[in-house]
Amino acid sequence: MFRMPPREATIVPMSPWWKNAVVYQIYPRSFADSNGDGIGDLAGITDKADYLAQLGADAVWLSPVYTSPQDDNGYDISDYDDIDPLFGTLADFDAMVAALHARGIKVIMDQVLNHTSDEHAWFQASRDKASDKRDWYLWRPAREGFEPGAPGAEPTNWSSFFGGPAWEYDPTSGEYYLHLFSRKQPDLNWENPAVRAELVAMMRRWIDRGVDGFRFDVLNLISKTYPLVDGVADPVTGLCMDPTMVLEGPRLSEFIQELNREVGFDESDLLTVGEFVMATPETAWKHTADSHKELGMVFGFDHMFLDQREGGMKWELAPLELPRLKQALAKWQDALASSGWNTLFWENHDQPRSVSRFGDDRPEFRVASAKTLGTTMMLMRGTPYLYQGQELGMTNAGFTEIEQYRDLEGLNMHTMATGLGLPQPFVMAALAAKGRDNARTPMQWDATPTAGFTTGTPWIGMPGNQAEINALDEVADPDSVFNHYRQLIDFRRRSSLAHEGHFALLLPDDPAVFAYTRGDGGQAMLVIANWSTDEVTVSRDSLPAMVHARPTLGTHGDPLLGADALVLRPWESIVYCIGDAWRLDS
Ligand code: TEU
Ligand code: CA
Repeated sequence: MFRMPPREATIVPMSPWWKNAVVYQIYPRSFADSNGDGIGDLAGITDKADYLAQLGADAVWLSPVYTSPQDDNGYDISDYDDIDPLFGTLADFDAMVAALHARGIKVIMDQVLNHTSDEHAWFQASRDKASDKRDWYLWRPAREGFEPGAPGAEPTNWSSFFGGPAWEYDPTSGEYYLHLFSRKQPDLNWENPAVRAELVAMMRRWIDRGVDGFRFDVLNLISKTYPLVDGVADPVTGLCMDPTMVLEGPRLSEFIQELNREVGFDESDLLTVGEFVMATPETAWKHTADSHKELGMVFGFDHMFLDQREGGMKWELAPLELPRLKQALAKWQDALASSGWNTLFWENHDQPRSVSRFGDDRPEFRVASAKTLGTTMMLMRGTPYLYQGQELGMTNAGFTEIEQYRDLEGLNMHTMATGLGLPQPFVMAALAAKGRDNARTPMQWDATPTAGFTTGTPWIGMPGNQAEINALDEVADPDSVFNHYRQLIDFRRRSSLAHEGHFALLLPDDPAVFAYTRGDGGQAMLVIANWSTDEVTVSRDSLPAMVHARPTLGTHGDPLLGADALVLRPWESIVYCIGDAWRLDS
């Protein structure tokens, strides 16, 4: 009943390669453990290279594996040139790259350039006021009129992203250093050319080692606006919680263009993606338009802020309204339609599981909703990023006790909220819905007690549903979430519409249906998805004529198409195509 393009169908791929790619994000600590210490590692990734090839990943993005005290699970780097022993050695890294390259899979490294670990040799040296590294970080004296170290003496009233002041007092030199994240993540001073040159040289060494691209952590924080001044204080914390104080500083484009040029993004044909805190479609365009010579694409988070109180913190839960989600995504599609490029994602290592968050993880809806989230995302215009386990429909962790959590962001929030006297059930519900640990439970490879992740004790608990959700069973089951993603990736690879077709949102105000077209006229694709647990009826008048066509892909078998209407079953999604480059239904 479904018609995929024939195997031999070939399309002219767009250049550069990463516009056609599907990227698979690996959180190494939670992917596969090869030596039984309960922590995933590089040899574990190498062991799973065939699985990644089977899914159809074109590239993997590895969250940081560099030497690190692991305060923020590797986003606190103490040596950019080596591998943390937890994950293996440089030889293990080379073996992993070779195994992935042998299967046509490229390797994207995470680069954390805004800050280092406080245990990095640069920062250690920088603690000494006389050191030539002093200026590599942002040191400031106490606020005027305050005793250094006294309450309120921080140079500005900024909050760190992880809660508490963004300044830490260093008694030895009597000054404070800036850390926009944890106190073990001091911010580098990008105004200093020696800092920039050192980072460029380091990235070139990784390119020489064979890596194919970089994901840049919080890249729009690297240029600060000087002088550093107070912002409006939040009445509860007394700190300025407004990130716009530290975003998109005046030299941001200059710094990124310098990286592009000096690291050689184009010459080395690199995939580059910047994580942009609170990016707008306009800033995304500014930093990704070809002629601006900055980045390939950026991660924006507009669609990740819709299930929280507007203007509030991510912990302030609010119901998601589908029209707002559709409009948020469509806005980005439109803004980057003629130049610039989009990223497409529902998950990463900082976000809850999409099936629990946007879909419905109850047994009767989990598979269908996970598939439909996949259909909806994978056929928009841009480069899709799948996060490990998303292709299995893995769920949130289901933790109920604070002892089960590991992530510093969630633990800090818990301490702070408890200190403020917020009721425990309320705090625990926020953590269960939004905590970053939801995405960090071990990858579920099989139905055994540790899900085939380790022979030891996993570093973090698991949801306990590996009997129903695991790679071994899903690879074998043609109707699994895994095989739906595999089909989507395969279809995408052979469809020029999926790559290039112009995006248009249909039925923007419909509270249950997510529908859009790609392309127009004689060459077009229609994606129509029911994002609800009810059956919904869509009149044929409101849909393009191509619903006559035989569907290309779907989640529920033959569509329920009547004379006047298409009936969509709960979480059903269907893809129709006419006149795609492979010309089947024309
Ligand atoms: O995340 C940046 C970032 O904005 C998050 O800290 C965000 O505030 C939070 O996850 C929302 O819940 C990047 C990395 O992806 C994250 O894992 C790191 O902790 C952070 O930078 C610091 O390096
Ligand atoms: Ca291990």
